[in-house]
Order: sequence, then structure tokens, then C-alpha cells
Amino acid sequence: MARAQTVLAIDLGGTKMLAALVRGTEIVDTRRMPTPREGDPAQWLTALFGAITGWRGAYGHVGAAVSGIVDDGHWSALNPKTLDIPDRFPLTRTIEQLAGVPVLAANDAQAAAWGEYAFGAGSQENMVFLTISTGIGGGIVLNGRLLKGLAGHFGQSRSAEWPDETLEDRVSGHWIAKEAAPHQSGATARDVFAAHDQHAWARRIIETSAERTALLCRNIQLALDPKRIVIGGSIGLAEGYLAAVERALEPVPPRLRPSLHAAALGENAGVIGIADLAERQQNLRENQR
Ligand code: BMX
Repeated sequence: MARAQTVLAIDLGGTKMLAALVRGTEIVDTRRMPTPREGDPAQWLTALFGAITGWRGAYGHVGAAVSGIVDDGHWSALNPKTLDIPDRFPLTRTIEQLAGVPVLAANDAQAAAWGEYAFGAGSQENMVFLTISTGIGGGIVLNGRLLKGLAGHFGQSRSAEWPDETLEDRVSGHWIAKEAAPHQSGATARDVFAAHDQHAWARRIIETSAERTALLCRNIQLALDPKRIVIGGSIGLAEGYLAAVERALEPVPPRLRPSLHAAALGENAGVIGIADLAERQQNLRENQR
């Protein structure tokens, strides 16, 4: 078996950018910064690489997990409210210029799904991963294969009830903060969780989000019958959220009820997953030589 190499793993989401030096499943070092709300992805990436110049030479390739869809190394937003990316931004080329080594790029939630499948709560069984965060992302691993492209983008699903909005517009961290505004001006999703014990309005918002997530999990179970649904993301892992989803699933008959698990790798699922995917791709390249 090939020895684990050090990979520079990047997780670029709607709220934060995380860079990590990863060896196997070990996180050797990390840097994080908020995702800028201005400028373009080339500027964001330049800022991130500016913070890790000292890591140059420590890694031989890069894995980049990003919010949005990546096709042939080009990055686009599905929901610009989650992260506004110009259509078909040349992601791998831009990072290759900054890093000077080969790059593999993928969707953030698909990368995290792979991380949880291979090393975390997925236990290498057929599984679906859901990240409930700024948006709602997801990834599907069936028979040991991570499905690519649009597969797992459950946050983009629509219903007749809100035809002009996506599911994530009604569930995610953005929605939670928006619903809280009339009760507490400027509240973030994190503030709503902090207010949960004292305020009925905060409990109601979190429960409504959790009930919608529970409904999504029921539908996923019927579509794919995964052994596990693993829940991650800053909202998904916030105290009390998963328990609220489980409560909403109690009336579901046992055969139809999904088996939910908290993401075991926490916020590192994306960097660990993309590091492993990048390393596998690198090993493939080397074996073909
Ligand atoms: C959105 C979509 C997904 C992403 C998910 C979670 C964009 C920019 N992103 O559904 O690709 O996986 O959000 O993203 O269209 P996060 O930024 O909340 O981690």
C-alpha cells in the first residue's frame, strides 16, 4: 500500500475557508479565515495562499473542496445566495498557478461524504451525507463509489409549496438567521442556538428547520435506502439539532426510518475527504507512468 503523502486540502464554503496540511487522516496544521463577501474567487484564493506561504514545499499536491458544482475543473454556484461565484470559474487552473503542484477539485459536501464514508461515521457502508450549514449540501456513496456531478445536491430540491425557492432557502443557516431577525436584530444562526434555552421563538425556528431536514431524510431513504445518513455542518452538528431531527422521525414506521449519525470527523470531514481523493488521483497518475 502506498505511504500517505502530505496533501494541502482546502475547504471553501459559504462562510469560512479552511486550509489544512493532511497526512492520511492526520491534520498536521490548519489555517482558517472567513470567506470574503466581496471580490472574486481568484482574490479569495490569493488571500488564502498568502496565509500559508510557509507551507510551500511541504505538500506535493492539492485537494480543493468547494461550495458549488465543479465540472472539468470549472467552478459554478448553484445557489449564489450561498456563495456567489462567476459561472465556470477556472478553479483548478487558478490553484495550480498559486500552488505549483497538481490539483483535484470537487464539491465540498461530496468530499465530506467521502471523508465520512472512508474514515468516519459512514463505516464504509452505503451512505448519504448531509451538511446543514450556510447552505445544504450532500453526497452519496454507493457500493464504494462517490457519485459526482449534481448527485447529492439535496439543498437545491424544490417543492410545490415554495416553487421559487430551494429547500436550503427554507432550512439552512441563512434561513435560520433570516427568521430570527424580527426577534433579535443581527442574530446569526449561532445566536439562535444560544437563545434556544430561553426563547420559544428560537426553539420554534430550530425545530422547523429540523422537521424539514427530517422530511428530506425520509425521502432520501425511499430513494436510495442507504444504511446510514450522516449529518454534518455547523447547523447539523450544533447542540440539539440532530436530536430534534430524530424526534421528528419518531412517528415514521421502523422499516422506513433512516438511521442517522453525527459526522464523526466534524468540520474536518471535507479536508480529510478531499485529501484522500486527491491522493488516490495522484497514485493513479503515478501508476500510469
Ligand atoms: C449549496 C451549494 C452546494 C453546497 C452547499 C453547502 C452553492 C454555492 N453551493 O447547496 O454546492 O455543497 O450549498 O455549502 O451553490 P456550504 O457553503 O454551506 O458548505
